[in-house]
Amino acid sequence: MTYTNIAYTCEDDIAVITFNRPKALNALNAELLNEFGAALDGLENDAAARVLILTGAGDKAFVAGADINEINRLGPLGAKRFARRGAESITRLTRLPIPVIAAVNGFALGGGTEMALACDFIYAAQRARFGLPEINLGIIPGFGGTQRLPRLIGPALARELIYSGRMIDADEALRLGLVNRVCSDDDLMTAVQETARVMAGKGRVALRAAKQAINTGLNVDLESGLALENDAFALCLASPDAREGTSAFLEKRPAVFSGALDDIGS
Ligand code: CO8
Repeated sequence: MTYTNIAYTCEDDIAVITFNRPKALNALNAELLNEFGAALDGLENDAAARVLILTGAGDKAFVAGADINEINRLGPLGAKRFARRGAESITRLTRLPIPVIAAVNGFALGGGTEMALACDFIYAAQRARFGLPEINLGIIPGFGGTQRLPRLIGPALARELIYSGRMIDADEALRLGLVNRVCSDDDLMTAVQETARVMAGKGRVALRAAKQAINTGLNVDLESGLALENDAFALCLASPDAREGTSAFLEKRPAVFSGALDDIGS
């Protein structure tokens, strides 16, 4: 598929989706979300991709939110459909079997912050700005923000940001635990690529199991979460990479993970 609103690349096991409507600060319209969904379809079947990075085209924005021109024209049923489709596409990031890193290179507002929140973690450029300013438009976050932000930074801080619509800079986002690392504007992609490269070299089954255990575990009680981890651990041990990792340690050599899923299916 040819994309116009996003760009998709996959080099050396690392896939990158770039939101590509710089003139509209990469705002999410229906067409972009369709292309994003198609790129995720491709990724789910692309064994070469071991890590996904999301970023924005241009030097100003990651994603400045859902496209306000489109929201302005929607009635309640259209809004429900658009919000559900957007939220479902974004939620797919949490179910991808590979780590997803948000490289937030500028404004990440509304749907932009919500997109980043669905990634495994966020690195931000110094110029990045985060916020859920929907309240200023007379609406509320519709792509998961009311659910994921409180879970990540706590309900009181999330309430303050959602009720006020206040924008925060990268350093404040770091202090609140919204982002993992702040980099200089020029170094962001190098830092993200370096972290992605480290992860791409790990066992595929183990990465997938860790992601599933964390994400599912966050939504269940501790006892159920520990049971989940126990199952996932046992499954991991059946993978060729687990045999390679443990043997390599005993043989005092670096492990070479094949990423093969053979023994346990996909
Ligand atoms: N939608 C559409 N166009 C946008 C958006 C957007 N979200 N953000 C920026 N643009 C456009 C501007 O209209 C402008 O276009 P033009 O050049 O044609 O006038 C261009 O991008 C550049 O923007 P600015 O001139 O405004 O640039 P500034 O540097 O002055 O300001 C800001 C940058 C602060 C980022 C400013 O553009 C802004 O406040 N943007 C809107 C941010 C916002 O409110 N985002 C939340 C949107 S709502 C949302 O995300 C809800 C998600 C759930 C949706 C559920 C659907 C039903």
